[in-house]
Formats: sequence, C-alpha cells, structure tokens
Amino acid sequence: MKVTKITPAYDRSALKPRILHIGFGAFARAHQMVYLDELLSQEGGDWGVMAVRLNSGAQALSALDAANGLYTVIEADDDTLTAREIGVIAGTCHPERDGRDRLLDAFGAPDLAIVSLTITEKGYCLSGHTLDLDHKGIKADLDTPTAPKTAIGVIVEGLARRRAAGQGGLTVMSCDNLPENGALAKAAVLAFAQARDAALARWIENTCRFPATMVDRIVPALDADSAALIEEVTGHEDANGILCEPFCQWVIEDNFAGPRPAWEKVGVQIVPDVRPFEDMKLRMLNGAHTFIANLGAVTGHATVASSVADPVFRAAARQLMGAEQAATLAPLSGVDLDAYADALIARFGNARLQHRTTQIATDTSAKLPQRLLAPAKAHLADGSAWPLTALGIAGWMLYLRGKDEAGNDLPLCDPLADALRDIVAAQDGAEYVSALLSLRAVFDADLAHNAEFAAAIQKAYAELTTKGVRAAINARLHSPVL
Ligand code: NAI
Ligand code: CS2
Repeated sequence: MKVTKITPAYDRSALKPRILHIGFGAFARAHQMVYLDELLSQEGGDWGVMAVRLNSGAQALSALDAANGLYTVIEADDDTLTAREIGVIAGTCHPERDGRDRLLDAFGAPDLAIVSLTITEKGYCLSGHTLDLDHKGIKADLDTPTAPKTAIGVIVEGLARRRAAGQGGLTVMSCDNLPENGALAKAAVLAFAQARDAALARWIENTCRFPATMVDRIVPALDADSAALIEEVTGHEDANGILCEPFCQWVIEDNFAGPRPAWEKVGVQIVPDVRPFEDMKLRMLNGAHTFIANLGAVTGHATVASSVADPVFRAAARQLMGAEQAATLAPLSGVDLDAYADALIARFGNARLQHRTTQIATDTSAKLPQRLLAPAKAHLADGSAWPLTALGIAGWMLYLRGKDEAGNDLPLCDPLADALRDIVAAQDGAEYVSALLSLRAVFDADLAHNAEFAAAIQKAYAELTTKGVRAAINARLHSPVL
C-alpha cells in the first residue's frame, strides 16, 4: 500500500491562539484541526488553536506540549493511507493542570475570535431545547460561577471576563452532532448567563454569534492496533495520534461575530442555512449508526464494518437510510440522497476503522431524538411506514438490558444510566417498554401521548425478543436475505 506523508508547510511561529477549542478529543483532532492545517499549508497565516480539555485528557495535552504541539492523523481505507502531521496547535490548557483562571482569562485575549466545541451531546446539559437548570453540574456552577466546571459555565465566565476586559464578542461554534447545534449552544449559554446576570446575558446576545454546523468524519476512539499503526508509520508513539476515514465534510452557517479562517478555500461549505445538511447527516448516517450500534452489539457484532459485512444488517441499514430516513428530508439542491446512502454504506464498510458498536451505543438517550425519533414523528404525521426505525428504537431498549444474544455483558454508558438501570431492574416485556417510553428526557410529550407510536415500539420489541434480532430485522426487509 502506498503511504503518503504530509508535514506542516507553514511558519508555525506565526500562530497565535485565535481559536480556543474545548473538547480536544478524537474528532476535533481529525476534523477541525485538519481543515485548518490544510488552509495554513495553502496560505499561511496566524490562525492557531489553543487545545482545551475540561475533564479527562490532561496527560494527552501534556504529551502534546512535549511534542511541540505536533501530532499525526492517519486517513485510511483499504487502498490508501495518508499520514498528516498537524501543526495548528499554538498552546494547550487543562483547568486541573493549569488552574481554572488560565483558561477563563484566555477568553479575554484580543486575538481570540472563535470558541469551538466538541464536548459530546451531553456536554450542553440540555433539557429539550434549553439548559437543564436542575443539572447537577449547572447547579454547582451557578453556585460558584467564577470557578465553573461545565463547558457552559466556562464559556459564560470566560465571556464575562472578556466583557470586563473591554473586548468585543466571540463566535461560539458547536461542532457536535446535535440538530440546530448553534441555536442549542446559544440557548444553553444565554440561559446560564441570564441566571447569573441579565446584563451579561444581553451583552452576549448582542455581541456573540453561534453558527450552526454539520460535521462529518468517522473517527473511532483510538485502539491498540491503530496506535501501533501510527507508531509504525511515524516511527514514534503519539498520545494524540488518531486514525480516521479519508472522507471529511463540514458545513457552517455564515454567522460570525468577527474574523474567521477562510475555510471555504479548503472545501468547507459556508451556507445561510445548515439545517437541511444536519438533518440529512444526523438521520441517514447517525440514525443508521445507532440502529447498527445497538442491534449489532446485541447480535454480537463488535464493529460497524463487521455489521455491514452481515447481509441482514447491510440491507437493513441501506433500507433504513433510503426508504425511511431520506423520505423525511426536505430536498437539498445538488444532493442525490440515493448516492449519499450508497456512499455511507461503503464508508461503514471501511475495515481499517475498528469502530466499535458499543462506542456508538454510548449516550444513546441523548442521540435517539434527532436520529430516530424525529423521523418516526415525520412518518406518524404523514402515515408512511417506519418498520426499521421502530426496530432501531426498540433495539436501544434491548441493548439496555445489558446482555448480547450469547449472554455476554454489554456496557452502559449514558447520562441517564442510573434511571435506565432502575427501569431495567424493575421489569421486562411490555411493562419495561412502557416504563422507558415514559422517560420525558428521551420521548417528548408528543410521543408520550401517541398510542400508535407506543404500539409500534411494543410490537418491535416483542419481535426482537421472540424471533431474535437478525430474524426480526430480516422479516422487515423489502427483500429478505435469510
Ligand atoms: P472523545 O471522547 O474522543 O472526546 C470527547 C471530548 O469531549 C473530550 O475532550 C471530553 O473530555 C469532552 N467531554 C465529554 N463529556 C463532556 C462534558 N460533559 N462536558 C464537557 N466536555 C466533555 O469523542 P470524540 O470522538 O471526539 O467525539 C466528540 C463529539 O464530536 C461527539 O459526541 C459528536 O458530537 C462529535 N462528532 C464525533 C465524530 C466521530 O466520528 N468521532 C464525528 C462527528 C461529530
Ligand atoms: C457516531 C458518530 O458515535 C456516534 O454516535 O454515530 O460519532 C459518527 O461517527 C459521526 O457523526 C460521523 O461523522
């Protein structure tokens, strides 16, 4: 296989921390940083990044410092392998390592223009479309707002310090897989600010901007094989090295408070309305991922690639995307949804990515609404069929029971884990499904009162448990494969 190596072709000493990225995990390293690296390689400039992690990962940031801010991203599929050394990091910060004030004061720097976020869906501490003021972390941060621990508390205190320093507003850009992620980030930040100080909330509303984004690149958590491959290709260990697929897409709403990198020069789409792109990606890609993750894990498939190598799952994922998810989308000029679905199936089949089904099944309670419930609602409204969507939702309920079909344990990692474990322990069968359906944090009032929805999920769950997962899926395929 041909290995292509790319190193930073720009003057790194010119970089200033003009972007502060909170949540410097696998995805940010392989997506936002790569776009910026390409742009700097094209035209140089001073757009550097301060890499921040709030909870885990202090050691990885220290390793990044020791490597002079450099790390490697490997983009790979069966035929190609590109190792790109990324040079955009202009500093790192971890509040527990460096002290909270260093991070909060960084918001006041005159050169800072953008705070970008990949903090996972649960990092926004939402309840529906606004901030959950009963969230433990939010309550604690409102008690001590100048020493915040949540991302939302940090952003608001950082902006308060920026305002006090006499600087203008910032662009706060969510790059998480949430629908209308800009509006949600804004709602959370404003609600927290309002609870602290109405004048601060007004200042944020008037001077800051919260663009929505659609982000796409499959970046699994690093496993031992990928770490070994990175070491083999680069010749050294790399605590921040990451392996991902070659595909990459970024669509950003044209809504900035101040300057931004000229991302459009490296293929980023800057558009007036991101919503149709978000819906397409969150439903077709992420909806199919959640279907495969929960049902695949229960069946015993460890990865997405092994799931779509199984003809039942492959046919189901393609049918879900085409017949059920695409059918709920507004037409998007220049996008052929059939070709998009075919490309997604090919991307899922990338065997270089050991993308674990149990990783994607993490935090499903925060993913289900945008991925499978919104499409279900659309089908209920227009009377169209949603057999696989229903199986996907019931599949989550089956996954939660904690055992695969061979009796092996399945991990539960979810912001609602305690409540979910209580429900699992209390009952099974129809009562269990009803208890889950009454969880308002997942199923909103519309769905909770919809008897047709409840009946469809009950039926799907009963089929999964009586027939077994693959047979239940197969029976709902337009062209059964078993
Ligand atoms: P990761 O686990 O490698 O990194 C997550 C980062 O978020 C870490 O820095 C972690 O400390 C931080 N974090 C976790 N919970 C938090 C909380 N409650 N408050 C503040 N920070 C928190 O995960 P990865 O792969 O970087 O994904 C992060 C997010 O990026 C995803 O949840 C998703 O929304 C988005 N994304 C990921 C893609 C992927 O393929 N990995 C692709 C597209 C979007
Ligand atoms: C996945 C996504 O973990 C998950 O929930 O569905 O992270 C997925 O890999 C990305 O959205 C692809 O862009």
